[in-house]
Amino acid sequence: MVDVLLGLQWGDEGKGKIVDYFAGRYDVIARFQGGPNAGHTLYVNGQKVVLRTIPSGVFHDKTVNLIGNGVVLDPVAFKKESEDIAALGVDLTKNLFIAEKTHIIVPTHRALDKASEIAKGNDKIGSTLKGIGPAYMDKTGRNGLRVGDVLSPNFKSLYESLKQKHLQLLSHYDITDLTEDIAAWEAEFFEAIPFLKKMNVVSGEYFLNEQLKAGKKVLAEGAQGSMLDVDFGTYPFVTSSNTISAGVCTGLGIAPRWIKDVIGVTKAYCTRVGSGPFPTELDNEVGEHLRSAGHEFGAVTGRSRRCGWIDLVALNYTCMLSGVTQLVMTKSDVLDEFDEVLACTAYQIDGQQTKQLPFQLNGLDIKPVWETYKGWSDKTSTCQQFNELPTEMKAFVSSVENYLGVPVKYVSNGPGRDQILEK
Ligand code: 2SA
Ligand code: MG
Repeated sequence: MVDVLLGLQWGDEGKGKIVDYFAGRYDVIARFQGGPNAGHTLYVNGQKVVLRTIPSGVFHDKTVNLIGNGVVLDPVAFKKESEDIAALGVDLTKNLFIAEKTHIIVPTHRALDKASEIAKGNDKIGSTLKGIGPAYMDKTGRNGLRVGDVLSPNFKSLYESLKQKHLQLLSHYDITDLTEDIAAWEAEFFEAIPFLKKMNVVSGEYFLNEQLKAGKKVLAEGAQGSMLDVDFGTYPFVTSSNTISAGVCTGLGIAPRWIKDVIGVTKAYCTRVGSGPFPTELDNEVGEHLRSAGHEFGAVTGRSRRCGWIDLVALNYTCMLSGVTQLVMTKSDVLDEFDEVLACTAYQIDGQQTKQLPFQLNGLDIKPVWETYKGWSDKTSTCQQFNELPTEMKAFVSSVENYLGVPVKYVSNGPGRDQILEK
């Protein structure tokens, strides 16, 4: 069977740490979407590690890891990340497999990402500029290159013809020349290709289905968050993949009947990095306080994250979309310092209250309807048991689960591997 772990907000819910925590219970950890735009932070022997393309199970001896076909892989970012991991003593040739149908990000995808963002001006998406959007465009536009192509003897000519298409596209953008950038990225790219070729490239779908038939347990590791889903997120301020549980089947080549639990990860508050609507954003000292207490800066880009209170309307929507069966609440200890904690339980739009997400959030004047909880002003990061948590915090947690109709099974009370409380 397959359990799915996903972020229910706009990313950065702390998925990396939670996957790492659960990894020992699974035989396979598989990434099904996204690419080097992800930043999954975990602590291994007290050392901070940020994973981007590689699944978060690589630090567990008995777990194998799969980069699924739904991912877009940048050979350059992949090589750097692999070398960092190898320095920690992990042998990726033993515990990592890459699906041959995984699309690759080429240097001109990054150039197109940059050109597109510059051309959008104030309306820019706030992309991580890793080439994600253009790579997925080539996938659906039927132009893309896949890891399997890298192994083919005519890869260089396939690459050249794609590059020529991209240069044509780039010539239509009225921006400064990216030729130098492309040349530098290309040099790194061709250095990274032989590295990629040494990896275990497999048919991801046969690999995984064989594991499933043999009774192995698989965890599908989501990247970004449900509100960044290309179909259901705050379009167009989204990423270019399906981040909800439906993406697991197409991103790995498995049938829906294999999916069992869907574990949804949410922060006890909410953050967003990049542009786009964020109804509960606090553009004031409370938001500033959340940012400093929660160290809210992008794991990949270092960008400062926008902060606000938890949005139950949006969470209810994303729980519905993915069929979430249990919740993990992360960074609850960040709220320790606050006298009161708020949660948004409805949106007020043009004088009308709603608990549903409107077609489009941007351009609307959305006023959150707040429920206020008493703070606990107690340090919770040292608690060892859920029952040790302050009554006020427990009341907040049960109010969230009541609203969502999904149990909170775990509360993470700090960044450390052992700072997680089972309810
Ligand atoms: P992209 O790069 O084209 O997929 O960007 C499109 C939007 O998706 C957002 N996005 C993310 N949001 C949160 N976390 C992400 N990963 C990194 C992290 C981001 C970072 O873990 O911190 O370091 O800045 C991630 N990846 C994409 C992005 O902000 C755009 O709004
Ligand atoms: Mg992140």
